[in-house]
Amino acid sequence: MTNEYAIAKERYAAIGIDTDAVIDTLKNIPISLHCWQGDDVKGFDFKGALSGGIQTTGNYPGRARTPAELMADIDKVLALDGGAHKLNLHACYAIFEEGEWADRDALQPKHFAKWVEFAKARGMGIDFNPTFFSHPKADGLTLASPDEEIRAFWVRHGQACLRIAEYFANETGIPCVMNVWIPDGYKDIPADRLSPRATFARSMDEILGIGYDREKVLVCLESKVFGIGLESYTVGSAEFGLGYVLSRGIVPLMDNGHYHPTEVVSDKISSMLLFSPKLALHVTRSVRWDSDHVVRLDDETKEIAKEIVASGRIDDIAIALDYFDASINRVAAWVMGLRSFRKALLIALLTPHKELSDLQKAGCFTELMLRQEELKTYPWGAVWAEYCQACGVKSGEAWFEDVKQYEKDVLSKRV
Ligand code: RNT
Ligand code: ZN
Repeated sequence: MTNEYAIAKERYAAIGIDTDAVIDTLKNIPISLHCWQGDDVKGFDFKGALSGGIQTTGNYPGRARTPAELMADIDKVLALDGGAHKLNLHACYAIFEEGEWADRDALQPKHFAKWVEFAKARGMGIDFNPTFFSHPKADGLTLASPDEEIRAFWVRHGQACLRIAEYFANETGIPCVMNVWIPDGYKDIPADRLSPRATFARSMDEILGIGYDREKVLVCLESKVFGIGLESYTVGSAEFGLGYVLSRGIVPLMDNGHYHPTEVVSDKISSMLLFSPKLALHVTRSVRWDSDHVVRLDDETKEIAKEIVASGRIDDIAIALDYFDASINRVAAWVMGLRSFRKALLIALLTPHKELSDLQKAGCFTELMLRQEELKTYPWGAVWAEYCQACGVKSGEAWFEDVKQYEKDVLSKRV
């Protein structure tokens, strides 16, 4: 135990926080690692550009171009972030044998066997996302399409993904969170806002209608406010999402980049938990718009973590990251986002929520503010260092040396 940690332990003990217990808890909170940070959301099944109104910007060298490269990068990330992880895959990351290929509606578990092998060897569960973008049939609407052939194609894709999600759960023994997000929307003012939403609901019903084991697969629906080129109307809006998930008993997924700029997900978590047994999150950072910047330890990130922990329902909340930055070293971007969110969770776990909420109940707002302000300078950094040591990863800036070496040995050779 370092001297700094011993001092911190005592400081926190004085406010009723057991830092050793906090370290143990933090280790076991799984964060779902989004595979798409490593290759700018390109995937392996199509060569075309990223579509769906989302965008990566930047051309930092070293993008993973093959499954082997992506897996190697993920391993590097896992070595630099302590604690539990899940692997979050998109359907477009299917791995085909030489000469083999399957369209999205024909994807099968075997196309993900290599990922299962990868995850199992690392003791990770797998989360999954059907990919309703970056495809010739995703030029306009997908599950909300008025074109029956297109709509049916995407329904088959969703159904295929449900089977793959079950396969992941069976193989790993860990439930799979399967998140549906569709980019469907219109650039300009629609004449009819109702029909696409009714169609989307019908398509979702057809996907869920094939039946699945709800213990093994948690189907989520991610809502959104707008996308690039889809500024005026998004079919899967917040109200649509909430109404659909609550009426069908599936799980709401909130991405904190998917709301109007003054709305905050930290304020929505408690309401959602009151009415939904489970909740899923995409933790991201939106700068003025849904820009998916790397997660940092900013106020809203900390507030989201605080709400997760203070709710006492952490086991009901599936935490995933969702950002894609191609302008800086991608492995470092991955690690920074992960470690930032873990730090936010640590700070939240080191907070005496009961005491603070008692002050609120008693109307002691002066003292509440003072306590909240003082907590900001408590020595959580020493607990973080101890946590990293307990997990066998480097604390402080030192981990970046490994990334620099990896860039030199591996990433820089990808030309
Ligand atoms: C898009 C959504 C969605 C995607 C990923 C790649 O705005 O946030 O979650 O980022 O599925
Ligand atoms: Zn998202």
